[in-house]
Amino acid sequence: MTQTLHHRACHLCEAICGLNIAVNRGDDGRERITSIKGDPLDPFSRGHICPKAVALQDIQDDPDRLGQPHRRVGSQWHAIGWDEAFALAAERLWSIQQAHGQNAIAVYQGNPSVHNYGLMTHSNYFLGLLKTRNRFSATSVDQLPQHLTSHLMYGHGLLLPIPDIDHTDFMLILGGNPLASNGSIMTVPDVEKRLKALKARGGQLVVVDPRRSETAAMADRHLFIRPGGDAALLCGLLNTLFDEGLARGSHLPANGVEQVREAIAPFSAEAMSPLCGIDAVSIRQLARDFAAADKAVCYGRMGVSTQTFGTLCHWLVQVINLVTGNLDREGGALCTEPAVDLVASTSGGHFNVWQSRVSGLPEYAGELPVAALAEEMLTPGAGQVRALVTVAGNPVLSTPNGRQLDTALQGLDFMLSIDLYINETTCHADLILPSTSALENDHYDSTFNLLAVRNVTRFNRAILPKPQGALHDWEIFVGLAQAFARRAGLALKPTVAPAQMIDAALRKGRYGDASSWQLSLDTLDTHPHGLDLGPLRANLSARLATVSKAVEVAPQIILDDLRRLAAQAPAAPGELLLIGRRHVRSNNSWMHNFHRLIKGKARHQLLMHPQDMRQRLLEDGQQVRIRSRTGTLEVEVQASEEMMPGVVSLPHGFGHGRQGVHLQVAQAQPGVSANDLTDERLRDAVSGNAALNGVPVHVDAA
Ligand SMILES: Nc1nc2c(c(=O)[nH]1)N[C@H]1C(S)=C(S)[C@@H](COP(=O)(O)OP(=O)(O)OC[C@H]3O[C@@H](n4cnc5c(=O)[nH]c(N)nc54)[C@H](O)[C@@H]3O)O[C@H]1N2
Ligand SMILES: Nc1nc2c(c(=O)[nH]1)N[C@H]1C(S)=C(S)[C@@H](COP(=O)(O)OP(=O)(O)OC[C@H]3O[C@@H](n4cnc5c(=O)[nH]c(N)nc54)[C@H](O)[C@@H]3O)O[C@H]1N2
Ligand code: SF4
Ligand SMILES: [Mo]
Repeated sequence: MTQTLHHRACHLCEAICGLNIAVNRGDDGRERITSIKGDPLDPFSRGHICPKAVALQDIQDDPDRLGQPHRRVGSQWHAIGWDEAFALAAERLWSIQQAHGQNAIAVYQGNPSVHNYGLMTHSNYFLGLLKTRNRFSATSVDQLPQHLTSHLMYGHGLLLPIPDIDHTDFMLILGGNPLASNGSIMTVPDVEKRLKALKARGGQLVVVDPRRSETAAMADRHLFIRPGGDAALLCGLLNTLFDEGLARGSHLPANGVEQVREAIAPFSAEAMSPLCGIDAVSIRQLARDFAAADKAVCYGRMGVSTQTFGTLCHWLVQVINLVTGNLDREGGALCTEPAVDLVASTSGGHFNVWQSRVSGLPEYAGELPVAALAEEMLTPGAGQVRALVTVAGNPVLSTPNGRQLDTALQGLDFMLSIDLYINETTCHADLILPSTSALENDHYDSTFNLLAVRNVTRFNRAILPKPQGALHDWEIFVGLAQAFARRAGLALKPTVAPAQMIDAALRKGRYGDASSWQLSLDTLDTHPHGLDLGPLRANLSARLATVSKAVEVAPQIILDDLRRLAAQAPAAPGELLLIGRRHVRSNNSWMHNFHRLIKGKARHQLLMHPQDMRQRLLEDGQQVRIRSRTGTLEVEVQASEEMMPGVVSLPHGFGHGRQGVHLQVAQAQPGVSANDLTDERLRDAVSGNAALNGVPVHVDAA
């Protein structure tokens, strides 16, 4: 028996921790993982690891993970060969487009699409051939408002300013819980250490959240907020900054600051207080403290993105950073300078060039809001969606009104899924094409280096051999593209492996052949723990991609949305709003099949404040019924002082107890799906992003 130690970045969440993975080769020649630990020599993650990392081994060994293409006939699954699978997919997709037009096929790309680099480099090689306008992804149940805001203000949807957490004196977090999520659109491995360092150097951490989250619990100040009330709070803050003369100038060229000052004038802290449930004195004080800090940063994430004013919120976050002089400044918010720069290699994005057929929702960068996916399938007429391709996604559990989508999938003519499992979504597929596991594949993170709090880079080779007959995700897309092009008589440009693409991008990049770094895959191969390319630096003035080359501070479409905010009603008595939550041992919908992560007491209860429970004569641990416009669920309630009264919390990604699902471990603790309660009609009016937080519900005894 021989043991080898491999260094490898974890791709399971945005934190991209470096790991040391020991692999034993047994006398039978088989290689098995024997331990997974944090890599202390990774200059970025410095040894950090979270409980989810063991899932890398559990995915590897999971008997439910598919090893070859599977075709469904009725309720039976049959393993088939790759050539047959590619030909079948090409034939069905082509003939449906022949009969009903290109838009009859919809595409949904899920979250791992941006974690697995072969999916980043090659999914469009095939999906682009379909030429459908019905493209959807997890972006519109997540960060779409952030891309749209950057597109409108900075001219590129990926010019996303990242909090300079290591140098700031004051961090204001709204709707993010990095202690559970490990940071998001702020790739920050050991976030707890970095937040403790902020406090140790005399800095302040303020968290705004309807739940006293793990991050709120370590903050200097936590403000409860009525779900969906952040736009009101942020307006109150911005108004106070102007009203009390606290705004500083910015070095950035900017158009429209005066227009914003005028537009925001009616939105005083006093007027906004009833909408957000935070008293005006606290709002004004927060604005003063933020402005008084030498270096401050306002950061809004998931919780403020997935609400009915998502774009307004993220715009306000940017404007507050700008007018306090903290945008593009050390200790404020800074854009990264990654080795492989997607900002340089992609267009700035486009918005509302076309709309969804049924509800007229706007496209952004070629994608429509996924809240419209089910209605595009269920509404008859020219252009109706009749087939679906899912890639690394589980929209039945992840998108609003998942039951409606579940029903819609059953009526499709054909469904193809590129996925590892037969889960709540892919159980409806006619064909599932599974890829190799992550550790059988090499890895370069082009997404999260773009979002990291330092400029870092790292490439790691596969650490386990590719099983015979298995294909990587990118090879599946090449196979599909070739088969489809053949069937449709299309010409196909040749392609190269992802690693070759990354090598070329590294050499062309700012640390490439023309620089003293001379980065290429060869150099990264000699630095398996990763390389630190330095702290974030001011660079936005030179990179603004707007036509004016200035920050467009006052996009009309966003200013117009202020009117909707002004018309909002304050909380009605007895109001009960549903929000989500994340746990450090869970990851969206697909990590509940690993015994080591899921063991222990259940974590998918409904959290409710004891006062709200008393009013409803509910007892801790009892079964309750939750109702919303879209559905009714039964779940155990747990009394929690962490909750703001009037707010209940249920994590998403559960609900594995449905027919057809092949996830043995997950099905033993199935839980219920929060998205059977969320409402596809609740959306951010500007971007169409789903409002998964702040859903009105009723709760009573089951
Ligand atoms: N109510 C509520 N809903 C939410 C959220 C919330 O906070 N509350 N969060 C939203 C957010 S932020 C997101 S990102 C979405 C996520 O939504 P989705 O992306 O739709 O869902 P995931 O659970 O990430 O599903 C990932 C799928 O990819 C498969 N997979 C994993 N790795 C690979 C791989 O390497 N290759 C392939 N081909 N497949 C792979 C898994 O088997 C699984 O089926 O959910 C959203 N939904
Ligand atoms: N362990 C773990 N890590 C993950 C994931 C996971 O599922 N599990 N998912 C990954 C993904 S895909 C993403 S996008 C990131 C997300 O990372 P984060 O953005 O940090 O997301 P959450 O941890 O869901 O934190 C959102 C917070 O917003 C709060 N919130 C809800 N509604 C409102 C509101 O109206 N206003 C305010 N101010 N707050 C509100 C919630 O109580 C919660 O504490 O995490 C990633 N990391
Ligand atoms: S925080 Fe955990 S899941 Fe995320 S990259 Fe690090 S080890 Fe992996
Ligand atoms: Mo996400």
